[in-house]
Amino acid sequence: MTDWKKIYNEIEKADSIMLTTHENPDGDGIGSIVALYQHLKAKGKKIRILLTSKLPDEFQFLDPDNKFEIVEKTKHTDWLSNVDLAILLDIGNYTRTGKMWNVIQQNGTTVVNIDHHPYPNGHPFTINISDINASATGELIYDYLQNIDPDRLSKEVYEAIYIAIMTDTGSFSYNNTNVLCHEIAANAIKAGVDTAKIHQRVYGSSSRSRIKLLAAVADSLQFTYDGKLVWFKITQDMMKKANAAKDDVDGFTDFARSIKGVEVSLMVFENTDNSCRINFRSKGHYSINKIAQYFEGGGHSFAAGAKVNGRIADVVAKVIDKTIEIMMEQEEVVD
Ligand SMILES: [Mn+2]
Repeated sequence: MTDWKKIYNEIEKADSIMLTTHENPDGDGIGSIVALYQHLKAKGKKIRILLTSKLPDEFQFLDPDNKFEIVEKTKHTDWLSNVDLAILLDIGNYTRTGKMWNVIQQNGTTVVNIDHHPYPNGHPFTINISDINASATGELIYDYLQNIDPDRLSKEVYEAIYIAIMTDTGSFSYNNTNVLCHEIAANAIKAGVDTAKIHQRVYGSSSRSRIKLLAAVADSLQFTYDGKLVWFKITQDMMKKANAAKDDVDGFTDFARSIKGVEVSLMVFENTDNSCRINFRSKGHYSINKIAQYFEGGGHSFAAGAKVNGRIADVVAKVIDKTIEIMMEQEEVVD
């Protein structure tokens, strides 16, 4: 049982609160923010939601009043320097707060972290709730509200929590799907949430650019290690040709993992000429967060990622070598 009272006490003490999630935010981070926001608002707090990157189009409908802001140095530094409490949701790693972290740290701001990512090397937060058995951070927010402020579990809040869980469990299909997920989903339907409509809004609105890019990716998949590892790269040039945005690639690594015989999929995304983002998915036989951790990233056993500096050709070579090495190590253990 999580000691939510501890978190509630910090919220009680604070007058102003900043909410955020990781860069390139996903449904879990955004849904968790929307749900917790309602609780904080009801408590009369001064709240700002600051993101380091833009809200993806498919989640715009969760923000009808434009409460999500992209953090800007000139606009937000003063406010952020004086905020009483920062709450990080689904962050994975404090570095994924971008430049905001420096401001928070310099001012000794109280930081509450609520997450379901593991923190194997410790954490710099005032209070850290990291429950790796939770399917999503949204599940933890549900648990918080259930214990602290059950009246807040309205249709609107259930909708946000449902989106958090639906997106992080691959619509209740990944192996992190648990009993509580389904209980929350059932309660959401009882509260009036139209789950089919939500699914349609989130997954039925791919841009043409995304599909064009997906076609290029499908055409360039590379199989290695007896077909157990599939990898692909997305270059700046491919992005330009498809006229795609960064969040258009969400789900591509899951798509590659779905191939028969594949155990692990890997995406290498060229951020700039000298820096890449790598993303792993595993069907369940291999833990891939060990690979991500080697490259100073993080994540779950079967979904993880990291940032790697270097030219894309070098990053690809280095990461594939390491991936195969770590897959082989795990095979020895299995056999
Ligand atoms: Mn999550």
